[in-house]
Amino acid sequence: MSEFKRTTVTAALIYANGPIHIGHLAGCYLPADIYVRFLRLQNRDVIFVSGTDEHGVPITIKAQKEGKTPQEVVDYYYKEIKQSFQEFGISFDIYGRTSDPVHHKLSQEFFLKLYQEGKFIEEVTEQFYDEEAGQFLADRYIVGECPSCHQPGAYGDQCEKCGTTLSPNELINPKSTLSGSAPSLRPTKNWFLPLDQWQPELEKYVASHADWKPNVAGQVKSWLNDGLKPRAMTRDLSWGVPVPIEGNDGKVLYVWFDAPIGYISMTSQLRPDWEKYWKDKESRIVHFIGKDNIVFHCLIFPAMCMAHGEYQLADQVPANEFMNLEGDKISTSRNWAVWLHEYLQEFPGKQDVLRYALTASSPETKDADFTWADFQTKNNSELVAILGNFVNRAFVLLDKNFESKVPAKLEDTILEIELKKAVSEIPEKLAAALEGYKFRDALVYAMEVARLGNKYLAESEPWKLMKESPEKAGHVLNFAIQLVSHVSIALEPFLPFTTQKLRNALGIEKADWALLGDFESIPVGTVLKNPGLLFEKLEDDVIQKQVDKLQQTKQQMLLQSKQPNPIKETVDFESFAKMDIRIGQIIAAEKMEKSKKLLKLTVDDGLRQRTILSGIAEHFQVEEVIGRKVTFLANLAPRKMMGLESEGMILMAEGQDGKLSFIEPESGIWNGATVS
Ligand code: B3M
Ligand code: ZN
Repeated sequence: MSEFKRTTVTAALIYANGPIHIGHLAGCYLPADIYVRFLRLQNRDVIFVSGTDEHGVPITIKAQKEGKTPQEVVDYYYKEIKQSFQEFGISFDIYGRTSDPVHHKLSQEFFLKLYQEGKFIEEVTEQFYDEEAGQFLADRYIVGECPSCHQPGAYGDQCEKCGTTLSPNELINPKSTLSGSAPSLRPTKNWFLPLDQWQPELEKYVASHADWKPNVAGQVKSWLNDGLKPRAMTRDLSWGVPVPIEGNDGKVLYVWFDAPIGYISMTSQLRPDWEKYWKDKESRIVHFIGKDNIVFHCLIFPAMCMAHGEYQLADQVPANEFMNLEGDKISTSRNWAVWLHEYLQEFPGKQDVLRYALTASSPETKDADFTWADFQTKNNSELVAILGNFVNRAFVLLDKNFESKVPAKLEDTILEIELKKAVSEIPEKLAAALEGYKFRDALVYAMEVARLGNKYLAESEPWKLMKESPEKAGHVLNFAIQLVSHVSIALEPFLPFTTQKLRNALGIEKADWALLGDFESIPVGTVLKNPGLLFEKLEDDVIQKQVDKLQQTKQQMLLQSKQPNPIKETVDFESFAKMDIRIGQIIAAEKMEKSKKLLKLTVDDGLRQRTILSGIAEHFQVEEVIGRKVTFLANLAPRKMMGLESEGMILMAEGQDGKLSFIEPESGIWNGATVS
């Protein structure tokens, strides 16, 4: 890493078509932010670039759904997403947008250079077209069965189940998502990047990065093994960056062509000397992304840059796997998520708790699971019991016994000599973990400082020492305060809000990596300001509320997923007229001994009392049904069940939740009335 002069860190340009949730944060923004903060602590030259991806079918589909224009959709979500990131301390140097004219210009220039240098294949191909909607069906406008894993509903550009990247014509039984109809084929001209021609160079590039994470390297190799194919870099769509060629018939750049260029165009808006962050060999480019974006960042964008010739290729692509929620895949459409803006309403000021919990179970090597129970444990047993407790004890004792001033030191005891040694090992371990993108491990090392501090106070008991030797107690507190300053450095990348409070309390302007392990950094006599409690215990009822909320979502999802049954085969009028449907009244009911399902009902049909056995015992108590008016089929052939004869059938409606309901007439209808 030392051979590089500067680092360009990017985090995926999220589609501006919805709010963000914990999966996004854990997937790439939090690790990227931790990494950047760590580099800044070391005063390294780093820029942190991200923004919203405002083109592509995901945007136009959202706009159509909401009856808005694509521009309205992206304007709204750009602001909302940017704010959420800000609130959670994701410290981008610039948060841009791909609808920006600067971006349009740069991506058009990029395209034009490739076009003029003959790097594209111009080809007329048959593309799917929706006759009803009158438009071509690119990417997510088309769904069908995945040819690889056979999951229905795979998109024209990617199967979300198995991650395979697809072309629309590979889908089995393709359907338009606009009209639901089967599409026709129409010829249209597009420009393809011949990825197959770049394969040998891409293989070399990948081979020279043996340090990529196994999940990243694995996906990339499987792509290369399958053999790359030319991929269209233009689309027949109305929303996007216009193809900068005369007579382009309203075509736009493929969203995955312009989006990664967004990293560059955003950097160009950040600083005048932006070019060196992308073109200089001594710049190291690191893309933080989620696993579904691997192929685009490791093969397609590098091929684009190779074809262009001026831009450096990424050195690292530390993609994470997915964060699940309470055992289920996070899903925007099913509302199975913890939304950042909602979290903040319900846990105001507790951004660091979420940052901590998500980092501690970061999906680095495999999918991970966020649970509220785990969130509570992380807060109560780690943040409150270890970090909060240590800091609070140190400050309270200082206030009470030393007028908030850092007391003088004595000679170090064996305990302190050992402790210093343990602390001195932390920076190296912490740095190695962060440089290796092992954020879970890194968090453990950083927390180790607080753990050691907590243990130190418990063992040296300054509150007891006060009576026998205030000097000794003062020495211990001086030591503890130096440890608090180390905590404020080691945990800065992870808990920026909490460590800011600590810096305010200690009178430190800026965290500095070099002072991690320096036991003189807070001078004797400095007056400190108690930061108050850093964390508070989360009670069971608060956590239960969140679990209940998710439970409700699950219930709603179930309801929504239930579709009415398809209509049965047509019957002629004569067949229908044979049915004798009537109104009756239940005048007696009893449970059947041998059956869980059946109730024995006595129904007054206006002419006589008849026995009907009805499968409603799991839905109604005997007392509930007596006296009720019912609709029943009066001329159903009698059937023997459980040794009794049933003369007719009660008609019931089944609700979405599976509950049964009687079909009752309005009041005043007499027993025996016919229904027709
Ligand atoms: N917008 C996909 C996504 O939001 C895509 C990332 C672009 S990164 C250049 O997951
Ligand atoms: Zn699939």
